[in-house]
Amino acid sequence: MKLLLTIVQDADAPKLQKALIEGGFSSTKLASTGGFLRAGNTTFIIGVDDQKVIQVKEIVGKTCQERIQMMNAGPTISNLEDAYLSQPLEVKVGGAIIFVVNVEEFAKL
Ligand code: 2BA
Repeated sequence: MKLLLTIVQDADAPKLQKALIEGGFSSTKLASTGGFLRAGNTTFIIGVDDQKVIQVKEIVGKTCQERIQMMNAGPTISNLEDAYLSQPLEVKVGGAIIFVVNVEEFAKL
């Protein structure tokens, strides 16, 4: 069994949740925050048999899209006088980040 820690954008979460249910997959949805943009995102914990990992990846790929987000770099204390130079930065986010982790044991008590 594998655990898929799947980080997606909030906008894609409802579509992904629906598609996972329709595909017969169990998941747990957590509210999370990206360390770089410090913006909200959504993490799905999905436990699946090894041979179903490809199917889940396909579902995630179909439902989650890449987007451009603007990030305000902002001046630091040391370059406040250059504040007028600071421009919003474009950052590409998603479609999804997936960590595939081996599950040692799955217990339902
Ligand atoms: P954030 O950390 O808010 O990152 C948002 C996007 O900013 C990233 O998109 C990437 O394009 C960019 N980015 C992140 N760190 C950067 C850095 N040090 N320098 C320049 N650009 C940087 P994604 O790669 O699609 O990641 C989306 C979200 O997935 C991340 O949100 C984070 O919550 C999670 N994530 C991505 N890689 C991760 C990792 N190695 N470990 C844990 N979480 C990760």
